[in-house]
Amino acid sequence: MRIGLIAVSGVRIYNDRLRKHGITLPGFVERAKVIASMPSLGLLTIAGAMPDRHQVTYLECGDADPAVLGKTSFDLVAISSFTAMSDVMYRIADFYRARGTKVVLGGLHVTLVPDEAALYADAIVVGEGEKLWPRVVADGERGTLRKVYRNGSFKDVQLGHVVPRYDLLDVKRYNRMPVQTTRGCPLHCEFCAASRVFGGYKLKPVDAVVREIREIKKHWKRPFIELADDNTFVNKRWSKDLVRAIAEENIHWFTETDVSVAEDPELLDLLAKSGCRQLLIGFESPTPAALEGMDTAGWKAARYKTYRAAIDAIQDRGISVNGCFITGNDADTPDIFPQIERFVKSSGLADVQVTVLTPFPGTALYARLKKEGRLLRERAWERCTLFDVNFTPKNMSVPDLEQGLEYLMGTLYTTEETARRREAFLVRARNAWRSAG
Ligand code: B12
Repeated sequence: MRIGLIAVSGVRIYNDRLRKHGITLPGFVERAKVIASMPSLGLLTIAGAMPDRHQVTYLECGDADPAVLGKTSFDLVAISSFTAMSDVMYRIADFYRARGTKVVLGGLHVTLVPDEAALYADAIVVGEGEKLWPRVVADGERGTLRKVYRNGSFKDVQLGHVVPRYDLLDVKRYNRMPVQTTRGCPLHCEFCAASRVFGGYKLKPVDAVVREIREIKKHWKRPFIELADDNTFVNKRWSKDLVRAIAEENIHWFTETDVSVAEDPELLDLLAKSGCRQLLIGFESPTPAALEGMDTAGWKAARYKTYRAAIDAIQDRGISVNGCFITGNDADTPDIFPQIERFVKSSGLADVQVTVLTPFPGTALYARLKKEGRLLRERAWERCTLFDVNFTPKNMSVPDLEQGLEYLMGTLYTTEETARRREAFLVRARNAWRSAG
């Protein structure tokens, strides 16, 4: 069969003013470039799970442009999208189905709202695709596609058996490659639109991670690897094995994790020697009140006091920290914006991401805000960008929140401020790199 794998790509911000403002800010533009340069690991992974005899093409589409989509004919099309671009995914599906091509939808958004997605597809895949996709392809070949494919549980799929098909990519187009080493996260944050949906936390065997990195190196000589994990270093023993193995691969890399990484000096020392360039950490808020009740175990609230020391411990080893903050939490008043600004400027963070609390479909947050009558618009998936407000905040108005976010972007992402943060980090990092030899 001729199979098309289509990722809906591009950064999304619905609010016009914020988008126009954003594209003038160097700190923001840099992240947008990163986003534009990453392929869909979900699709490359399912491609790795199917038999070789099929002719497979990987495409990225920012919109449902018939001139682009019509260039190639397929027997079966698989589309993946996050929530913000789901309407584009549905229009792409409509285009192919109108031409008689079978369309299968899968990925995070489909998993969150399967009934909606099923309206636009010949088949949907709910949850992880490794085991289900080969069945879909076999049924597609026989002409016996079922409407819904679903795993029994999160335990059905073990990581490490499938090598993603990086070879399907156009080498010139990408400069960052995703590798997944863990799936899920044990913290149960109310807003989480990923880990909680899949329901668990699992590790990939270290040798399988190394195999994937080597596969990438066959195509890119000096790849920058972005671990596509939610929270890499939960299991510290496994993490040390992982980091030791990555250190042998002579790459630069980035990952996302929680602040507990800084509680383990041995792990930090290993990270410093492994080519790790940045850790992205969800601090979520510089105020303890906002962290209260954010995750079911009170984990983040309990760590609040360690934030500054954690940033120092990591950055003093020459690894930059990208600190993430969410605005619009129930405890937040308009004071939160200068509080975040002060924290970022005084903590020495090398990088920062400020977003707005987002009720993604299928999340505990969405259900609560709906129950409390605080959703501004139901559905409105195009606003699930992490930058658009779609709920009534508890202790400020919607314009307060929108303007506060704009204020923070305007003050934190300017040329001067971005350069000041980087320079301050580099002073510390150079010392670390020098003493590491
Ligand atoms: C790496 C990453 C990125 C990368 C790569 C994105 C890409 N092109 O794939 C970058 C940095 C570019 C990025 C950007 C954005 N991201 Co992002 N990102 C992630 C992260 C950390 C990992 C995603 C990943 O690669 N996972 C590993 C793969 C293997 O898992 P998977 O995609 O779920 O695929 C499996 C199954 O879902 C299934 N599957 C997937 N697709 C399909 C399709 C078919 C047909 C089938 C059968 C199966 C199937 O099979 C796969 C194997 O089991 C997630 C967190 C998370 N846990 O998902 C956030 C996450 C997905 N991102 C998020 C968001 C909001 C964004 C942005 C929309 C932000 C914005 N304003 O633009 C942009 C969108 C850019 C874009 N158009 O892609 C949200 C999405 C929430 C939601 N419900 O939509 C997440 C969950 C983070 C969060 N804050 O909650 N992101």
